[in-house]
Order: sequence, then C-alpha cells, then structure tokens
Amino acid sequence: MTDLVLSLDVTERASALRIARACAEDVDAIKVGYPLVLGAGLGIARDLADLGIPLIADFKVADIPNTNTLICDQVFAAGFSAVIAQAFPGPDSVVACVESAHTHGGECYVVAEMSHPGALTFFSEGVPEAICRLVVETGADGIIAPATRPARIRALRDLIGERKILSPGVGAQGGDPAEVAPLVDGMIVGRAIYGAADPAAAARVYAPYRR
Ligand code: BMP
Repeated sequence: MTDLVLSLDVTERASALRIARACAEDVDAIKVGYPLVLGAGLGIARDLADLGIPLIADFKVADIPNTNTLICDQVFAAGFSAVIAQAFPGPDSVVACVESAHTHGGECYVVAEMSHPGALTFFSEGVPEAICRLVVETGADGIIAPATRPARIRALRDLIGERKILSPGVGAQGGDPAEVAPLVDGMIVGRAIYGAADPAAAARVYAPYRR
C-alpha cells in the first residue's frame, strides 16, 4: 500500500550504518536530516547510498532561490535522491529546489502541514491548501503531510492530483499505520524503528502496509 521510509535520526555514523544495514531489506527509503549530518558529517550520505537504498534529504530548505540552488546541488552531489523544502519562502524559492532536483534526476517534496501539535499555530486551515496549489504550479513531486491528522491528508490529496504524499508521525507521534498507509505514498517512521532494541524487527511490524 505504501513505502516505508526510515527516518534515521541518530547522530553517530556507526549506529546509523548498523541500523541501515539491519533494516535494508525492510525499508524502501531512508530519510536523513540535520541530526545525522551534523553528528556524522555529510559523507554519511554516500555511505548510506552505497547500500542501494534511496536517500531523502530532510533539510527543509528555506532560503532565497540562489541559496536554495546551492544547497540542493550539494544535496544531490552527496548522493541523495530527493530533497524536502519549505514553501514559505515563496514560489521562486521552491522552483529553485525543484529545478536542482530534476536536473539531477531527483525529486523535491514540499512541507504542506507538519505533524506536531504546535504546527497548527501557523499551518492553519487554508495555508496547507495554498501550499498544495504552489506544489502543482512549481512542478514539485509531492508534499509532506501529517500522519497524526489523516483527515487532513485526505483533504490535501484532493488538491495535488497524482503527486506523492510522504507522511511523518506514525509510531512515536501516535499516527496509526493501518489508517495512514492507504492514504499515502510513503510512511515516515523514526523512533519506533531506530529506537527499538531490534530495529529490523521493528521495521517488519510495518511489512503488512508496504506495497
Ligand atoms: P519520529 O517517527 O521519530 O517521530 O520521526 C519523524 C521524523 O519526521 C523526524 O525526522 C521529524 O523531524 C520528521 N517530521 C515530522 O515528524 N513531522 C513533520 O511534519 C515533518 C517532518 O519532517
């Protein structure tokens, strides 16, 4: 039904590689963000990419277009196959990320609505909808939408057509995989897998929901 994306938010290279190797057969992609890159260095991306698992760069890129291009070009040169961007800097900034991604044969996802409780302060109704329209206009490949609010995923799905939805919030944040998996293209799970005593076994809990 959906891809399983491991959010590898550990901060040490050795743990990251141990968990990624253990889970390689049981996940479809790995999401890497600031915790791991700041802890282990950008070279971790090449090490993980060499395992043959697609890598998503969760840097929530949010700058002027020129800086976004510089950031995204480095992301794809490092071995990532997708990047996550913020929409609030505006369409030209998102276009810069999309163009870099597509130039490198990669994908660009845009945060439409976040999964934590405080997200509703600024991602109030209407804003995520406007972001979805921007995603369609800019040719981005999909959105990030909250597994903690399945009704919102359904509402945003109607606005993005065939584009993909990656959804964080299953597991530690309380999102229910049985409810979310049929609605999304990728379920993002972090602590419930990498924090488990046996990460591979924890990843296999999600096997019934994978396509
Ligand atoms: P966890 O399953 O441990 O809650 O991890 C979720 C991951 O997804 C974290 O890397 C977090 O930064 C990210 N994320 C999120 O939880 N909600 C969002 O709205 C957007 C995210 O990128």
